[in-house]
Amino acid sequence: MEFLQKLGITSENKGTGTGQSWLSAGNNNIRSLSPVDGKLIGSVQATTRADYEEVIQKAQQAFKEWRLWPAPKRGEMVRLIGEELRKNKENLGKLVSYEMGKSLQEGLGEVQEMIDICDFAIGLSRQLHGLTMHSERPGHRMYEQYHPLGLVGIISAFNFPVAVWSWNAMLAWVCGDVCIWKPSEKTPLCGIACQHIVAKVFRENQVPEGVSCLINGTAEAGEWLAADCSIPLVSATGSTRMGKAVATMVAQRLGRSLLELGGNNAIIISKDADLNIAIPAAVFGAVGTAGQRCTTTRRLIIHEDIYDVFKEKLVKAYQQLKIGDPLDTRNHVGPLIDKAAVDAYNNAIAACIQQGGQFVVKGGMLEGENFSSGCYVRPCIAEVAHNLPIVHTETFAPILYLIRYKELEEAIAIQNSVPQGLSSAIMTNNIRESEQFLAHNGSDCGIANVNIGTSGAEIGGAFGGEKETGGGRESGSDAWKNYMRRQTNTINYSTQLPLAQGIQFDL
Ligand code: UN1
Repeated sequence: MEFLQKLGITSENKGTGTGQSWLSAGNNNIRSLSPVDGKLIGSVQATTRADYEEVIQKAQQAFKEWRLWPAPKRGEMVRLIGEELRKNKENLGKLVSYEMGKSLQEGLGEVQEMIDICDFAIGLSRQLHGLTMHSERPGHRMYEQYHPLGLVGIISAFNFPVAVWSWNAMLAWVCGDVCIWKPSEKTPLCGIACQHIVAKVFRENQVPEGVSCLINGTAEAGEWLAADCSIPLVSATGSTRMGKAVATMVAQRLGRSLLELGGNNAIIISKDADLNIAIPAAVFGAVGTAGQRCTTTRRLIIHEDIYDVFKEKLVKAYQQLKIGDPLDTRNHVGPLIDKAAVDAYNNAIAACIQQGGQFVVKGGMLEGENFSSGCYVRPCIAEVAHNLPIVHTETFAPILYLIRYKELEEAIAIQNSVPQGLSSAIMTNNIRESEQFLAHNGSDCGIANVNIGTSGAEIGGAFGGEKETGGGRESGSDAWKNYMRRQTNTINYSTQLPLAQGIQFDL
């Protein structure tokens, strides 16, 4: 496979990097198996504790120098990374597709997201601005500035193995921070490929060794980051269970965490919905990335007047879906990430039936020569009561639940009744309904859309959600502020020393 070679991936890869160099550890290897065909793509050395400590030392040294580079110059490095990504888009997109299992279109889309966040970060490098305020004291000036924060730990998930790291790293770099990335142990080669791409740019431009660090390992390596007092910010994407563990460890040392965890996203389909938009939005939202996005549509809350018509159209659309090799662009749905994910899918289906759900499109595993990895499953649809325990659980698989409603208030209450709060949408041409959905007492999610689905957010907006989703915001808008420390400065240019609040202190 030529794309592996072009990305610097071999059958055995060092897994600990500090930018331009790699550390060589023992033979405790992580094996990356493709869910596409079940084959071993390559192995990666897990980071040892001793190597981890060396990484942290390098990162600390690098930060001292990197924070002194002018922000627009750091932005220039990110611009060059964006250029490299453009050159490598095809190869990296293929690797994402082959190692993670999403369709090639989506793999390329993910690399496009990386390129877009580079562009965003370049502009940002000239806009890291604070406010000025009027002092209550004569002859005084007050303002605030944002300074680089330090070391940023990034824990990313398998489902967006390259884009989510980029959202964090590109912003952190223009902010003057250095990054230590721990990719998912299910997609370690994506991490290696990105490290090679960045290393080329950093080597050519004398960026200090240690600005871009990579470690590999299981949850233990994530815990090293979470527990490490030298890392002021840990940004973690993944399951709510993982997020709670990371947040607890980081909080214990009063560090900052930025969490982007599970979703249980719904689309409300009003009787005033344009079905030509609503059907494809629901189908892409539910089956795209084989239901393995945090923003995947898991619930459709459908008005009773159009419920039957909508269901019929949806079932027809599902019958058109082609499941198979994600690198074959004729297929819509690729495999799940691994066999454990297939087990979780099967268990959720069994739980749904046991709890009273009725499947209108049946699930199940695909067998045969083209599905030899054992990771291909059928997207399925069940009619459910909205309060079933399984409907309130995020299962990372293409299982879609249909729920009926009468009044919009009821639909919004159902949509908000789950523990997660990432993405949400309403399909309606009725302006009153859409405003009600977006109002204070409307959707409780971090993302609320009108007439588009729940997934596929643009990088320009702040990405993240409430409740068990973790409360963090990454990517666009002012998410960059997470990666900096704010300092308030008051300067006295008078010859007096008036105290604030009018306090008299005469000597
Ligand atoms: C995720 O699933 O972790 O909005 C991120 C989307 C993508 C990002 C998803 N832009 O679906």
